[in-house]
Amino acid sequence: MSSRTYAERAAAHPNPLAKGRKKSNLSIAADVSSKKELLELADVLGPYICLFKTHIDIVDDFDQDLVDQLSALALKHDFMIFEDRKFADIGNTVKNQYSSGVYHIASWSHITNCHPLPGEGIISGLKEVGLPLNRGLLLLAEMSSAGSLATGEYTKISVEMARRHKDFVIGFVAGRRLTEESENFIYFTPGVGLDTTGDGLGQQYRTPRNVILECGSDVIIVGRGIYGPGKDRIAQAKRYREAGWSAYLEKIGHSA
Ligand code: 5BU
Repeated sequence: MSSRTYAERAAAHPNPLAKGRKKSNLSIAADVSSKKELLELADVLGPYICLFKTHIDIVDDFDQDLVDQLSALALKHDFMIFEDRKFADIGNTVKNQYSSGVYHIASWSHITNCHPLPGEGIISGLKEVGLPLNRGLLLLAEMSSAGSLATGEYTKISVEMARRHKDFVIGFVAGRRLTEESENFIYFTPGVGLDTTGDGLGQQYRTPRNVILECGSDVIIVGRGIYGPGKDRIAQAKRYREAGWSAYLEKIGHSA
């Protein structure tokens, strides 16, 4: 089996965010609750990741300095920032949620995501804010959790919505590739773990090899598998990076 390389697909993509990668298809899901821990994760794991995924609203002591420092670390280590905000309201409301409030997400997060649930207006609203800032949007076409309702026709319509907004929608959060490679959407897959199959709260884990090679995704998103209790986070980040990258090399037909 052979696919086009990330570089070839990035060169063809209209959104500038799809360009510029290092040899990693690993995103950390940095679900920690203090500014100090978040910045430490970004600095310590920065060399091994292509993307730093945040849930900024779980940080107890959020302030502007946090995002200033995180942005500096993104430059230092050459990763992008993805606020996993999962917007889900009407266009006018998400526009305000994206640009304003406490977090001003659009001002620092290169990528964010939304549920297609409310219909296409959600993309139009976010686009009004994000496009002038060169931001990119991911649609949540599927979820990793057990019993997710984002399946079948819902997933199919999400893809059609993305196709109508290719200037802003750079890809999907999904468990597998849903479009031809020639369409140049990027796929991000959470629910990745090498040591367990679930977390007791609905999360379901698959391996990097399954996600990248067998299901055709592009980026693995890993949280607790890297920094969970008792884990050596650098050793685990290296392990997941290696597992993700070797699956990618195998996919494009190169030996590791
Ligand atoms: P974990 O610790 O590797 O289970 O963390 C997974 C992260 O990905 C966590 O931040 C979730 O909010 C996020 N996630 C997910 O697990 N499943 C999904 O379908 C989506 C996001 Br969308």
